[in-house]
Amino acid sequence: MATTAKNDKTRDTKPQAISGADIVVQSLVNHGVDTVFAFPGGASIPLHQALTRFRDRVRVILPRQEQGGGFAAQGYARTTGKVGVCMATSGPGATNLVTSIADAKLDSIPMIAITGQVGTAVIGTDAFQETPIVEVCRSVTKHHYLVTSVGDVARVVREAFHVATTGRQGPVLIDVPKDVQQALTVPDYDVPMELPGYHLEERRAGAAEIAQMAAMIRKARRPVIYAGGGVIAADASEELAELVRQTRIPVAMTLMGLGAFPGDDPLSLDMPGMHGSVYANYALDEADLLLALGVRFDDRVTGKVSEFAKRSRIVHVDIDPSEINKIKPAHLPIVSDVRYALLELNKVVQPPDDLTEWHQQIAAWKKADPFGYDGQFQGILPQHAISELYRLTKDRDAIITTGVGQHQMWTAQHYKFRRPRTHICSSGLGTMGFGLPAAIGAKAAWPDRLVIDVDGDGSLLMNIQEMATAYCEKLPVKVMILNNMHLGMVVQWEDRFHAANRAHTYLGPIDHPEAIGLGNGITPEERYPDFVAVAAGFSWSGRHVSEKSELTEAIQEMIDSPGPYLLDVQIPYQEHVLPMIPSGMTVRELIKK
Ligand SMILES: Cc1ncc(C[n+]2csc(CCOP(=O)(O)OP(=O)(O)O)c2C)c(N)n1
Ligand SMILES: [Mg+2]
Repeated sequence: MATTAKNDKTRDTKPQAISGADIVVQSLVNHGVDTVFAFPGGASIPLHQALTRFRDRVRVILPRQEQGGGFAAQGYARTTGKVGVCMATSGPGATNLVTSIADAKLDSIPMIAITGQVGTAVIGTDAFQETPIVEVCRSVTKHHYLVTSVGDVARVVREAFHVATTGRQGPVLIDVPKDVQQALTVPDYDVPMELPGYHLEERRAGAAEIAQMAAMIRKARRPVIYAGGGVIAADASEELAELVRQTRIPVAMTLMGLGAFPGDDPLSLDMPGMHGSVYANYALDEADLLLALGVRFDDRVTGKVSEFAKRSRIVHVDIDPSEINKIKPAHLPIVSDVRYALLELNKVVQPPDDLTEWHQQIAAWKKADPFGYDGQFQGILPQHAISELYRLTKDRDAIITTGVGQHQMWTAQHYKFRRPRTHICSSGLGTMGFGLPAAIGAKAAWPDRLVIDVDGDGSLLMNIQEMATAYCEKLPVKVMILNNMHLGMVVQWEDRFHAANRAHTYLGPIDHPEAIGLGNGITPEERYPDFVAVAAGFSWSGRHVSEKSELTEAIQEMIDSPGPYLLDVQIPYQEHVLPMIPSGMTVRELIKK
């Protein structure tokens, strides 16, 4: 129960009662939080006041829009494996966080979103800046709380960290009414948790399951590992590498899994799925054993589910029992922490008898259909720009974030991620506007590393205000725009499936013929907006590049610049991301050209 300040003084006992807001912040500190992305407002002023009392322990980064704060918290979480914390006021502040919460849910990112709420006395009355944010977010959080008593604050925050970081990770929302932030009590940070419906009985593979998996591997002739974000979330990359070292089984990585295994290793098949490599898709189609590790058989990977990996026996290892048999029945389902399962497997596994033929087949597929592009093209092709970026940064342990669209897929294809947590993008929700704020959050976590947002012009515009955050908070990230002046991925679908009918996908003035698909290309003078001028307004450095001969030097200038830097790479919009398996189709409908 809430204790009033007066009561406390009369009792004159130690320790002292403190406010709900202070308990929130002290709890964050107790859980090792050193950075919070928070935008204030009437209903969260006490929380911000409390944060100032912890200045020496918690850095507060002020995003310029709450969605940016949510994505920055994710950039922090995705690159560190720690919980990302964001905060907003009630009403519009809270609803601005919703997309980033949903995004964290679909990609299983540990995040805690704290929102101020109107006072408990007026909840439900349409009070000023009231939204029932717990109701709004119910199905896009792993768990959520409306805290109605200051006595609950310490327990709730403790539970929130537990839920966000255990089992399959995910976002937790804590909505704290203003009077609860202001009320005083003596906190007990070790209060027992009350999570009756949350039983994390040991999710560990049993010895029999491991033995069976090993037996299936031993017998396989055409095995493939299909590795996803779960491998990274479980910090199981080393164990995966060890399995591959022992068995020589090739590895396909999902968009969330890129970097789980070195992309430049000869046994990497790169990414499978809609815009995956030909060889990954062929290998999955012909595999006789699929080791599905920390994956969820997303439709962007499977295409037509009944045809996906249909010659294959499937071993599915996942921490979340609800993923097992959800999309694709597994011959050997194993509910387990992936790292634990791999550690145990590596103790007993024996390689398949002879993979020579399988390796030769894959090498032939790789040779026939590598990720390619027209090297003779006069201007700058997006794939070339990514390849150059990779060449110039591969030994820098750089962190690369992206927006959503063609540029995101080209980055996944042409940048060979070698380490986990170096490729950061909104995968499941596919949220444009993710790249810049995520880069800012990553830079806050890793001030000494090179952090580059490879962005689309459309995506960047969705959170371009975060340029101010990068500058003012001294977080010198780089943005490399693949600027096609279009919503390129939608243009690609228009071209392929709607007779190239342009339907609101041109990002320049509507009186330009390109707006209805009748133009003749875009000259540098017609480029809109002038991103370098915009960047300059935010005190960023930057430059345009449209000549192929200047590209390498321009990228190097971006890398070498000490402050935030925007490189506007002007590319044609006519380029398509290939290969492509159209939605719901199979490897037999794979488009190469
Ligand atoms: C918030 C949001 N709105 C709409 C979409 C649908 N969408 C997916 S890709 C895309 C085009 C993105 O354009 P841009 O950022 O310029 O990237 P490009 O495809 O041109 O590389 C759109 C509109 C989305 N993914 N996210
Ligand atoms: Mg674009």
